[in-house]
Amino acid sequence: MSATQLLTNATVATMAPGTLPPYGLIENATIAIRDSKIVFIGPANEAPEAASVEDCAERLITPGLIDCHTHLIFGGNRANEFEARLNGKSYEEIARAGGGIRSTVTATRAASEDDLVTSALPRLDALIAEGVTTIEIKSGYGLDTETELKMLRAAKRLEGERAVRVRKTFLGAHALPPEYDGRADDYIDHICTDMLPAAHAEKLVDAVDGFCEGIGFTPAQITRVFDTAQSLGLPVKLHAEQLSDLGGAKLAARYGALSADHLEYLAPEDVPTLAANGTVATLLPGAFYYLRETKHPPVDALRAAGVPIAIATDCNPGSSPLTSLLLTMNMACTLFSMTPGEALAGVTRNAAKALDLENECGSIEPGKGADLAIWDVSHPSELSYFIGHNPLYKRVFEGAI
Ligand code: DI6
Ligand code: FE
Repeated sequence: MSATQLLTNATVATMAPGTLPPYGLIENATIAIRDSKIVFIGPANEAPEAASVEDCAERLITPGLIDCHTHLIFGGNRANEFEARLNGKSYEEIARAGGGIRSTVTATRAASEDDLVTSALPRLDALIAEGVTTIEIKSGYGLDTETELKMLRAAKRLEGERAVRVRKTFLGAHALPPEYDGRADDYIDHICTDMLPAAHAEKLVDAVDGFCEGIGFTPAQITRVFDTAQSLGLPVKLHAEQLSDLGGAKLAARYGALSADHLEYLAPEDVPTLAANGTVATLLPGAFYYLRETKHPPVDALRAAGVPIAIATDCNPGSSPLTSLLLTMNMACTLFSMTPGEALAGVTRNAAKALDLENECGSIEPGKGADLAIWDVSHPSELSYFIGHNPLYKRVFEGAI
């Protein structure tokens, strides 16, 4: 058994469930860590004996941050399309003309697994520098078995390169690859019979995602992918209602999806289906901002129905080249009228739930993993308040500072 460590003299935002109003704040708190787990939180005079003590000097401790929706691994970048959009082309026009996701597919197919790891590391480091301890990474820029597996292997390797937990999501149904033009149903067959089973056989898949959209796949096509996921015992999630309302979120919820993501065009009448199935609503204010979307996700209806709301960077080369989860929290407040407490819950407790990790991380409670962020701030609202300022003091991953 490894020695117990203490973090003393801290203000702790536990973010534990049932501790609303927000934060679950405890002043003058001590946290004890043993075997990479939190074993105690409370007053110093009740803490267990310890081999090492870190005095936090009244700093704030939160759970380590969780970025629960990213496309962190990709080849190239799309600065040229950013420029084209500012010269009058729309995101959908560019996608339909063979740019967009497809141009990243070409670059990702051409990259080696090493290239993908090397180019993702600076983005991962930017997130880690702001206290991220868990990140979800999707495939979806390969769209053939070889490249989808290459992306997922690269994602897995990042866990060895940095002190971070990685969840890998298979997103074969992200876009139609050029070799299947006009044959979307055949591509879905290929996903269901070859790609997804191959990725699963190599233990590269924690969850299965899709893009349900006019420029993506229909609800009927997504249903086939979800049926295959279910037959393999894999949980699902879905990019739904980002640019239009095809009813993807309620389809996902009926499959017990971990999350439905984006949701700008979600009809308020579909919100109860998310609530009833325990599906997290993952909002992505970076993509909303970057595409200059004007339709807001139905935050009031989600809140009223008690749907847990997560927020994430959606880090990707097309619609959200964003590597700051703190800025994402600020955007959730300024663009979506979420409160700073909801924003912090969105990158801790609710993000953990969106990854099926709520028993391991996302709140500070005895028994949870010791993934923590120590901040040079005195109140958690400051994490959403600043723009472009990073007050991280230290990060703790699995008990190691
Ligand atoms: N929705 C998004 O915002 C990203 N993927 C998706 O399904 C965008 C991906 C890209 O433009 O490269
Ligand atoms: Fe996405």
